[in-house]
Amino acid sequence: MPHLPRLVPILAALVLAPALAQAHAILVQSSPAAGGTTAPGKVAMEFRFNSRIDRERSRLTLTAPDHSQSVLPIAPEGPPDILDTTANLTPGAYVVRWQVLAVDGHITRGDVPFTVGN
Ligand SMILES: [Cu+2]
Repeated sequence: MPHLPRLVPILAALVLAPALAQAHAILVQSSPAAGGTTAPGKVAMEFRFNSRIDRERSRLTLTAPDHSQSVLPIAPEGPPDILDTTANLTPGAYVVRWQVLAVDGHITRGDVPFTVGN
């Protein structure tokens, strides 16, 4: 590995940056993706944010094709910037509303609409 001494400060900056960030949590990736389609059955869902979040004070609410709403159980363990859940889904149009508390104390929310295909 060439120029290792020069890499060290860069790596240190990358490691320290999240601790210094004072950003609200923004959804950066999800599965299913917003506007995406997934297969029916037991669907594993994952929501990744740009910062650490307080999963105990965060919430995922599923709106089903019949417009009924349910709170999805968030997996208690996992990376600090990811919410994981699963649900048994039949074909139709769904929306997951995420509401998360970031480490800076601010709550943000948003919607991820997706379709379960046949
Ligand atoms: Cu904030």
